[in-house]
Amino acid sequence: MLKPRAGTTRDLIDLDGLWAFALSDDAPAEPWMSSLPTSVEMPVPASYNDVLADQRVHDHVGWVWYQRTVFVPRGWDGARIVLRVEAATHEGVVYVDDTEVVRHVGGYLPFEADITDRVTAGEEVRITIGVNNELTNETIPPGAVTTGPDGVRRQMYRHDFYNYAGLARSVRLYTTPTVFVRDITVVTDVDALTGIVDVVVDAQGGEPADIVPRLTLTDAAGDVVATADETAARLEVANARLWQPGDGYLHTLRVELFDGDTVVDRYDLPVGIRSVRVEGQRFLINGEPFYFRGFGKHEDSAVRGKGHDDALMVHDFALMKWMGANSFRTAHYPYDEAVLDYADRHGIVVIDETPAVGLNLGLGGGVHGGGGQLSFTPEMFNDRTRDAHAQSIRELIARDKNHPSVVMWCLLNEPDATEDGSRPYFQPLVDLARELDPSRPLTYANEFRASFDNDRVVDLFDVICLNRYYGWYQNTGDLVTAAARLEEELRGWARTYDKPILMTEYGTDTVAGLHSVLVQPWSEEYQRDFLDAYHAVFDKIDAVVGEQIWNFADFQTSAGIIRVDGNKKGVFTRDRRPKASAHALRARWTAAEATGSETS
Ligand code: GCB
Repeated sequence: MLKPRAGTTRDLIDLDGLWAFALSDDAPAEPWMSSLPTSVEMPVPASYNDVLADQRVHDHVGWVWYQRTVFVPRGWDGARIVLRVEAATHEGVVYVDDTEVVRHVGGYLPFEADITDRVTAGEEVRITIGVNNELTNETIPPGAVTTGPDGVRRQMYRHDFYNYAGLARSVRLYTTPTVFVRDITVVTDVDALTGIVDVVVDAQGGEPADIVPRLTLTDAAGDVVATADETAARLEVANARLWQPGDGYLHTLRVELFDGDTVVDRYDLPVGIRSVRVEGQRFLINGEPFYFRGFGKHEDSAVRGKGHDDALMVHDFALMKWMGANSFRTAHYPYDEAVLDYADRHGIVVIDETPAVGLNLGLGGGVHGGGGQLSFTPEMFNDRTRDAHAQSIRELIARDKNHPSVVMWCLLNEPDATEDGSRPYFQPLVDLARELDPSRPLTYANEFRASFDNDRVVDLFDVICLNRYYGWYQNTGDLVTAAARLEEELRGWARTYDKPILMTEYGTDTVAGLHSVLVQPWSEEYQRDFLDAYHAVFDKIDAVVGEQIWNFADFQTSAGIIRVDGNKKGVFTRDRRPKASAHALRARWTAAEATGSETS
């Protein structure tokens, strides 16, 4: 699925700004049929929950409505006109004037509708978008809605981040010609000094015989390095400058469709030439062992919730660079595509995760709810849940397959991998992901109850990703025992599987400003010492290929007695101020960066 881009044959308008907004309770039964009777205005992109000082909006469960009008530019006559919603969390429905044009379930990936027949160039059109935040057993992520004695509906969910909702990413109107490049799939590889770029173009709208394609690959200086006149071609680049961690070198693939001498459509796709492979206990990028240094993150900030913001994005990348981080995981859902574009350009390595978080009733404690029940049953996470999950994998790979920064797909976060039912649930999803993208390794983030001796699914994957909290949820305050348990477990994994091990979560809640000379959980010193203890263990175990701390920054969660205004495991506060551990980590990671020591 191509990202909309303006160019010589295409136009693009972002419909960002203030939209009329109403909760379903305050809106007419068919809000799309006329102007929304409301004075409330809501910014797009932003989650709606924290923008107004209104508890009803903050806690609302169900549909909300956004509406605005837009003039379709006069020059768009004859073009194919598409309306695209980058994300509607978790279900979206779009009306153009009185007509429904598209409906989509899944909160973190784009969907679009060809609205050419619904609009007239030069005239105004009313766009109404309904967004529903309800989660059920059969959505990804899952949840359940309950109705209290007060008649108020409440959303329960098993993930440890606030269920922000609304239009947190851009809404766009764009054109293509009627004969157009619908999709491009690029897979790159490296053979000695030669860069290999396999391209498949999906062209639509004309008879294949009438569409003559031209592929032109240029380097960053604009010099042509390879061409082809096929919709499926292998381009080879001698002495190619590669996309590398820390050096986001990009080529450009120009795809043109010709009718005679006329270019009817043209699309420029950034391409990073690189290879990714797993060999034994090594994760290789361009044939070199890569050691991940970085974070699990969230899209989260005050007021805008999960709303995408370029200033915040650039700042987060700047802080990661300041620390010497080279990678992050898009925990626990796909991020705005602008984040991947930025990572591509700046050589930051990304593990791209589906929204499949919370498929685990076995986890006890207040964070995740439940405890001790089976997860993969017809009553809980069943075939329909898996269908929704498969859909999220399809859409994730469709959107992100061409990003060189994405080196691995993470199909789930902390599912119950100890149950018999987990394997029949996982297997078809792994098969699907491999079929859709044979070029990238697969992983899932494992929780502590499924260890090397009882995890039923890890052999299906290429990389073992572990989330561990010895010294926090277990052995609280005892870093000596925590380190010993961690080491024993990591050695067990390394002994049992010939696969790389990546720590995708470890960390402690830390109140910025709380200091202690004692071993004091929640203090800044404890977070620093905890991380030091973990790193000393990683440095002893060869199979460990990376460390991604939980979390980059403090983030909002649902209210709960073990969360004080959210999860405080950030190395930065929610407003991105460093805790003591940020400085300690910076010392470790910038030293590793300076020596180029990518392996432990
Ligand atoms: C986890 C989850 C993450 C939580 C974290 C925590 O294992 O993957 O979503 O936020 O633990 O802080 O408890």
